[in-house]
Amino acid sequence: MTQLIDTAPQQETAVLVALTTTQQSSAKTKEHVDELAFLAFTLGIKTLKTFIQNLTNPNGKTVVGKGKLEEIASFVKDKQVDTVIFDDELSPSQVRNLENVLQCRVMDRNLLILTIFAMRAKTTQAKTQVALAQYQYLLPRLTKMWSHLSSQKGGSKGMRGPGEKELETDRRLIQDRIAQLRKKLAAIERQSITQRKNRARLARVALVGYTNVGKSTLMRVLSKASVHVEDKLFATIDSTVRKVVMHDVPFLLTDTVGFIRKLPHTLIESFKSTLDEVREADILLHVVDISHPAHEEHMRVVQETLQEIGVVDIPMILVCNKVDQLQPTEATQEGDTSLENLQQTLSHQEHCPTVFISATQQDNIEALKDLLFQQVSLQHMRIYPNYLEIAPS
Ligand SMILES: Nc1nc2c(ncn2[C@@H]2O[C@H](COP(=O)(O)OP(=O)(O)OP(=O)(O)O)[C@@H](O)[C@H]2O)c(=O)[nH]1
Ligand SMILES: [Mg+2]
Repeated sequence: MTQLIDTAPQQETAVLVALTTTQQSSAKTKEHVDELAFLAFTLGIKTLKTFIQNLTNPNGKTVVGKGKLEEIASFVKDKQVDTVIFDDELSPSQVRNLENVLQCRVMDRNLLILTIFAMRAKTTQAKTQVALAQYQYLLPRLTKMWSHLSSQKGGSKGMRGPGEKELETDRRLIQDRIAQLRKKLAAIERQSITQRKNRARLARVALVGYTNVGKSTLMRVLSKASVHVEDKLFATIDSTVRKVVMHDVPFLLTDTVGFIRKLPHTLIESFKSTLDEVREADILLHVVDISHPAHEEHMRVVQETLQEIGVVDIPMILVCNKVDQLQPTEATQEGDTSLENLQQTLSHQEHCPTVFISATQQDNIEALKDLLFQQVSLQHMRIYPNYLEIAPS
């Protein structure tokens, strides 16, 4: 049966490939490729070189053009590169064509993210969710491989060779596995719903944001929880919930999985129950790494992902983190990125309370706590119209 990659490769080397097209400027491509290198680094893969091609439209068979492909192949051979990673999603036939020419493993951003999730998942729920996403990723790829072979041999029922039969068996096995995993997840979900019901009478605050922006660091600051913090992508996959008490008002704070551009759809699908923590929150703390040059795009990706998982109308506080990494009066090519300027721009753009902090330096945490307390108190009064009903914390 076709193997899924479920452990981190050791000391692998890679080259990255991306396109600059009419839809994507070279600055954007560079940003995406930097993130792709960070994803690879998270898996312990060392990036040796990046190839970027300027094309009006991607080549249907091999994404990049013939000349560029030869250039990549010669580098791969010369440096004995293990993997070539493409920033955009590859079709099964593109992977086949590319592997034929490059003579090494070829993968796309989706598979890289899925592999990181597999490496990071700790709880049964997260492991089951990732396995489901991996099998769902694999299934259409097997189907297409099978129909490709089938059409090569005329596609007639009577003409199936052993290879096709094997693939068909694989397909059935995967479908069975998907059904089992769905069942297992449904059972875990029922348990979580019961747990959530038991604690339903407290206001719930969820930390959301792009990956690596400092959500878990802030969770630590606000709740003293010993959650995992790391300068790698997707350090958090499993949700953590902690009870926090502020001026006698208790609430629940949740830290959960971060988002990223082009997050594989199968992952969003299978992480639906983990993301219920976000969907059912009363208040969202949207954490942004304001020192990141692409923070505006990150914010857009988070808003889009929230919409995709069905989050609507939850009051939000925008938490602009890592202000310690901003230069006080730095003017760059993209514009003035000083704290003063960002404060002005964002307070005009955003329609929610906004606060600028440094979670690691504990800068302005009191201002965030004040904002949070105002919102939590409102929710608390909604849940307990008669304040005297509050259970002692
Ligand atoms: N300079 C600086 N670094 C920070 C700050 N807050 C967090 N970090 C660093 O940013 C990195 C990521 O922090 P995490 O708290 O793990 O981020 P996260 O959003 O939980 O990340 P994922 O769980 O991977 O989505 C770590 O190296 C933190 O030390 C800050 O205010 N300033
Ligand atoms: Mg985290």
